[in-house]
Parts: sequence; C-alpha cells; structure tokens
Amino acid sequence: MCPFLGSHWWTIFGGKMPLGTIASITVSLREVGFTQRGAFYPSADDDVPDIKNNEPTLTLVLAGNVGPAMWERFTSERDPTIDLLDEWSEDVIGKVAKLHGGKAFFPFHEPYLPFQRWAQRAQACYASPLGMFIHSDYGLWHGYRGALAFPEKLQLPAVQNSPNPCISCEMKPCLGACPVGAFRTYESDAACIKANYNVSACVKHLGLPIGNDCMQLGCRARRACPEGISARYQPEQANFHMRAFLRASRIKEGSNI
Ligand code: B12
Ligand code: SF4
Ligand code: SF4
Repeated sequence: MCPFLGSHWWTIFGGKMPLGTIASITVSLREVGFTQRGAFYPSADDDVPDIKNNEPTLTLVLAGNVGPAMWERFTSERDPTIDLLDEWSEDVIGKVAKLHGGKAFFPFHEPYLPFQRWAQRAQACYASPLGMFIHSDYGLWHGYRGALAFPEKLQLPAVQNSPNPCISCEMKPCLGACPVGAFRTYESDAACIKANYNVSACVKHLGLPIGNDCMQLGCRARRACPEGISARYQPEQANFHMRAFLRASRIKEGSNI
C-alpha cells in the first residue's frame, strides 16, 4: 500500500500508477538511482529463496547499477568516504520492495545467492572470459545490487535477445591487459573461455604504488574491453569500487591491513 496515498496507487509524473507492476517497480527503482535488470518466474533449480514460510517467490526482479545514475544518487545522499554502498543499497532497494508488496535479497549477503545465474535468466547477458558478465549495451560496466521477490506472477515482457559481444571479439584484449597476468591461464570449450582469476596476484599488485593505475581508474583488464565504453565508471566511482574490493579481499585473506 502506498504510504503517501493510502491506496494501491502511487503518484508519479503528475499521474497515477498501480503499485506492484513491472512498470511501476522500474520507475521506483529509477527514482532511487537503480536500473531494473530484467525479471523472471523462478523454478526450483534457480535456488531463489522463499519470501517467507509457505510463501514462495513467484517473480524475481533484478536491480542493478548501469552508468553513473547510482553513483550520483548515492553520493548525493551519503558520504562515500564514510558510508557503505551495501548499507545504502539495502535501505533504498528494501524500501522499494516493501512499497510494492515484495521482499529484497542482496548479492553481498552470505551465503552468496547466485545473482549471476539469475542475471542470465532475467536479461540477455553472458559470462565474459574475466568472469564478470557482459551486456551488449553496457559491456562490463554494470553490477547487481539487489533482487526483489514477489509472491505473485507479475506480467513480464519477453526477454530481449541480444548477442554475446565476446563471441565476435577475436582478439580478446581483456585477457592480455592485466599487468600481473591475473587472467593468463584459462579453460575453453566450444561455447566460451573462462579465465582462472588469480586473485592474490591482483590484490598484491593493487597494494603497491605500481598498482595505482588500476586503483584510480579501475581494473585494466576490464578497461581493455571495447564494449559499453559510454557506461564506464568515472574515476571517482572506479576508485571507490576498487578500494572496497581491496578491503574485502584483504579481510578474506586474513590480513589486518
Ligand atoms: C565472491 C565474489 C567475488 C570474489 C571471487 C570472484 C571470482 N571470480 O571467483 C572476489 C572478491 C575475488 C571478487 C572480485 C570481483 N568481483 Co565479485 N562477486 C563475488 C560475489 C559476492 C559472489 C560470487 C559467488 O560465489 N556466487 C555464488 C554462485 C553460486 O553464484 P552463481 O551466480 O551461480 O555463480 C556462477 C557464475 O558466476 C558462473 N560463472 C562465473 N564466471 C563464469 C565464467 C564463465 C565462462 C561461465 C560459463 C560461468 C561463470 O559460475 C558460478 C558458479 O555456478 C558476487 C555477487 C553474487 N552474489 O553473485 C560478486 C560479483 C560476481 N562480483 C562482481 C564484481 C564487479 C567484481 C570485481 C570487478 C570487483 C570490483 N573491483 O568492482 C572483482 C573482479 C572479479 C573477476 N574478475 O572475476 C560483480 C559482477 C558484475 C557483473 N557484471 O557480472 C558481482 C555480481 C557483484 C555485483 N554486485 O554485481 N568477487
Ligand atoms: S574484450 Fe572481448 S572477450 Fe573480453 S570481455 Fe570484452 S568483448 Fe568479451
Ligand atoms: S585490477 Fe589490475 S591487477 Fe587486478 S586483475 Fe584487474 S588489471 Fe589485473
């Protein structure tokens, strides 16, 4: 129910929209800086949690960041030198889910939920050789910040079919761009190439002065990809994500830095 109108309608752009439709959820997400990243009806092997006991999730809508919108909104509401993006995402995406009668799940909560698998069900996006997922418009410059679960089957548009950019990318510059060869070894089959990401080589490099390029501008392997250049993160956002990644990786490795 809409807290402002006291009804199942919600005022937007001077008009009214019914709550709990894919269109109104998309608009609510956009209003708080996020992009609706597709939706699907989960089946048992999607490992989508129930909303609560005896209330299965019948529709899952993904929310993510694309381009600068999320960063602009986050930095206008919070101080990125102190506040955590995860906490802010939980706050605003959680409120959108509640407003529309659903519940939110998050990619950063442990045990990790299979967001990348869900991403493939929800929208045409594909595993790149780097492990990050690629989208034909945004390249590697997008992420997932939450999933909104609903107890009913919302009416959904058909998934748009767009091609996997990695298939026609013959030179695969992403694989050779890392200064410490973190993607040097890989496995391949007819369908795809999957690099064995050497996380410790990467983290070690990022901690040295020579790693400043990746720290300030973002992963050089990611930047080597020619797709989605207009969606690339600006240096301030790239540096924020790199610092968060370095911090998280060090905690996982048991370092006290
Ligand atoms: C743990 C984790 C890491 C770990 C380990 C990553 C790794 N490569 O193994 C560390 C800390 C090292 C890491 C690093 C980064 N991560 Co990370 N990470 C995660 C996290 C939290 C959990 C992953 C997981 O274990 N899922 C559990 C399994 C069961 O889920 P799944 O969807 O079924 O996973 C399957 C697919 O990922 C698939 N898969 C993965 N790679 C490939 C490649 C091919 C070819 C195929 C076929 C399948 C495939 O196999 C998995 C098992 O089935 C996810 C968020 C999430 N919840 O998914 C982010 C996530 C994957 N990370 C993300 C990012 C952006 C990064 C970084 C770039 C961080 C940064 N600086 O911004 C780096 C670089 C990553 C890299 N090159 O791989 C994004 C990726 C966005 C995207 N476009 O796809 C995610 C989705 C988080 C988000 N908020 O969007 N990450
Ligand atoms: S450089 Fe080519 S292979 Fe690598 S992620 Fe980009 S499109 Fe895919
Ligand atoms: S952040 Fe830099 S060191 Fe780490 S994988 Fe990317 S290019 Fe390599």
